[in-house]
Amino acid sequence: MPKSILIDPSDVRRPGTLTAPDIPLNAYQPDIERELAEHGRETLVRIYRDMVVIREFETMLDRIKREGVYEGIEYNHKGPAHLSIGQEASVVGQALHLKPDDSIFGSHRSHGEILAKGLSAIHRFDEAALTVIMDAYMGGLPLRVVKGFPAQSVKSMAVDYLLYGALAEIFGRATGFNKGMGGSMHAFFPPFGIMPNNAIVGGSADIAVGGALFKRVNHKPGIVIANIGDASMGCGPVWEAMMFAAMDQYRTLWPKEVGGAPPILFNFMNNFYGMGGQPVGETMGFGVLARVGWGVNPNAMHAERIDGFNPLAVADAICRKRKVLEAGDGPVLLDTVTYRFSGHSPSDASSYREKSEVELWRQQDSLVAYRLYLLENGQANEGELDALTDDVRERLRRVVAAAVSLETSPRVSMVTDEIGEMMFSNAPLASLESARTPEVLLPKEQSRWKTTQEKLRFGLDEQGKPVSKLKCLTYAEAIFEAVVHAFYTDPTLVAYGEENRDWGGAFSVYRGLTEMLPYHRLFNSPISEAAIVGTGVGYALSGGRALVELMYNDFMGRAGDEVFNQMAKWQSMSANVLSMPMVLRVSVGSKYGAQHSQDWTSIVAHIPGLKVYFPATPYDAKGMMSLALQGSDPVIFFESQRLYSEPETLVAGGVPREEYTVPEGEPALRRTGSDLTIVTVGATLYRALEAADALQARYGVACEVIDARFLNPLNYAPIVESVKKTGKLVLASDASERGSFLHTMASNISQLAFDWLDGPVAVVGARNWITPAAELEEAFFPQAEWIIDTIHERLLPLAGHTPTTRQATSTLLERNRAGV
Ligand SMILES: Cc1ncc(C[n+]2csc(CCOP(=O)(O)OP(=O)(O)O)c2C)c(N)n1
Ligand SMILES: [Mg+2]
Repeated sequence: MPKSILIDPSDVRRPGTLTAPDIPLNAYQPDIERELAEHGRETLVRIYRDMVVIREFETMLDRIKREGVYEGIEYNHKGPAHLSIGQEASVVGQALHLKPDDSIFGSHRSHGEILAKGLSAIHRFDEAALTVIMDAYMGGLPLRVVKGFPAQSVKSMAVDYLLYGALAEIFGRATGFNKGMGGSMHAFFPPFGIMPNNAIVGGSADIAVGGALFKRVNHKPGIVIANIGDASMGCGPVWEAMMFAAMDQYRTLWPKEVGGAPPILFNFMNNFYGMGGQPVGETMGFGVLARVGWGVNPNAMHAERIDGFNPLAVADAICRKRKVLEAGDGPVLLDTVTYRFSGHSPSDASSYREKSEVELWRQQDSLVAYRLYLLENGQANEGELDALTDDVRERLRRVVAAAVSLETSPRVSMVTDEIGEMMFSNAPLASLESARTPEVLLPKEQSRWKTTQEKLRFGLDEQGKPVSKLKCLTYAEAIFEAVVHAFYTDPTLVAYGEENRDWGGAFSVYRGLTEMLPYHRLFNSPISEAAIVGTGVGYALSGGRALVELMYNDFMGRAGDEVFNQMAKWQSMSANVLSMPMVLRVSVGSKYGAQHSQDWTSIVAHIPGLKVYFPATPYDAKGMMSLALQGSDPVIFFESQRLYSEPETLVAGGVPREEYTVPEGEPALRRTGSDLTIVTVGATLYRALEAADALQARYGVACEVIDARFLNPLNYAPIVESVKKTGKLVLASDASERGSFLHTMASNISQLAFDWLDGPVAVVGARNWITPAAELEEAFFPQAEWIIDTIHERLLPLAGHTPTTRQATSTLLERNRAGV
């Protein structure tokens, strides 16, 4: 069913002029009477207290980094500390109106955001709720430390808890908010709505959009803020995130009751510097950052520049923008002017700026100015404000003493595999929200699913002859069945990517889903690979299940950071507080040349924290997709374009109609034999089987053929068992040979089965070339004959065999020397 957005030539060809809305700059007008009426005196004073907390916390860290001591407590902190001294008003003002349901995602410079949002949450929660949170979090680990402090009220203890949990995390302790797995740049605490802070500049932009998407799609309350730096405006993924957040379809195509665009606010903490580079005047050309809103959508993202040196100006902006976001009219862009007095990091000599400039800003220090504002307007007296500062210092003394002590605040064990155990959560669950009914447009029985169910489940007849492919369930349809099942089981599941909806995905795997699912569960994304993966990450770590797709494996380069640093790492960097139920589909192509035919399994298998699946038969395609879509871990799901239209021909009984999963990490035996073992990854399986047939027929060599199916995790035991029997092993896949995952397998099996091997493990990969034109591909991808020739040259001379390809070790030496 095509969508109905008419592109009328007489409309788009009409002459005219584009106009843009005004973007207000620092429009806030202070008015103590109004502010008092709005906030009350207590809150006005609390704002000051929260700014002091941040100033003191960051000053403490600065001392520890520079002098190795704070108030007589010595400590050598090896890790980073990107301080936000000077920026306090911008974060306290922002947090003032945020509720615990609102989430913030931040950057390497987010200590202040953590503390401000945490203090705001502590203020809003009642004592009972705070007790439940602190008791439950990490089994009460950080709380036990804080309970050792002098007795105090629950609210007061929660403040110590926040300071301690953050500091212990910064110091890499098991009692920190993320067991020390996050550290200074990645510390966070989800129960207070403090979501991951990101050491990759701009990294939070698309992840936060995913968090907002989760709220919108699943009807959850709250808004989401991406706190990112001004210099991150130069990052591609930040622009992609804005494009994704500003899509028209939220208003034109999505069901009205979903509520419009994801409630995302891009807040650029504009301190006018990267590390030393200056976006204004040097590294960028926007002049005023808020101007960027003009380029994104007709309402200019409701952009404003706000004065981040006045906490009340920031609070006012958040309050107004929340209404825009809740009405589904986002995204919003704020250019929050601020300044860091501290260096980029304590080692920074500030060689890139004049002391006089820092002095100018110091003269307007928001902490001093706001204090004066309270005093001059009679809202507080000196003694009261000094007492607040004394209280914060007292807290910090006990918090620092506890956090530096290895006895009170130990590190995770380096002896047991404690970190290893946090790499995956391994907690399968069919539905992430079982109380809710999945939103669908059709009963499964009235959809294309019924047609696929009625297809033949095996591609060979009783005599072993192929039946018409049109009558058989294909590899693509097997994936479709698994995806349909998950959509009708898990209400949180969403799928998106380029051309995913009407087109059915580039290779039509989703054909029929358009009729089955509302727009908010299946949609076309912009051509923004980074944002496709990054939003998936944010969606998954917020509590939903994301199935995102990148068409060709080759396009993964565009989403490098999101795959390698975000999808792979947040589970373990959170110490499993968050899970990552996310599947990224990529297909390995052929026929389309050098930029559309690569198998990059080795690249993702190399990155710790990712599971990597590569089914080669329809049975596995369905069973492994079902496994992935029930998991709690990030899976890179490889598919092969050579296989999409193929029926099952290897697994007896064919593809079951009902749901099932394949045991994770277990290779599949495809053919038994006693002379030699061939292990394959991906579609090369069929060429290996061809080689096995030929070896049997021509030379009487019986090959055992094993399809690895999984790259990570992978159980090597069945492969070792096979090698014990045959003594010879060849590995084959369509990935270019140099650096291929096959070499990792070869090395592992050589060590695991050395005593049983009577020859080297031979690797047959694609050539270390660009993939040439379709007509030349046979010279690039491994062919059955390559496998036979390799066996002949390196493992088992075949009587009377004349090689037709060059597979001898001398060729290996020669090619490596030439780098090809
Ligand atoms: C993708 C990436 N590139 C470079 C860096 C190194 N780096 C860390 S912070 C920083 C400057 C960031 O400036 P901005 O985004 O304005 O944040 P600020 O430090 O001013 O808070 C740079 C270049 C990084 N962490 N990530
Ligand atoms: Mg900056």
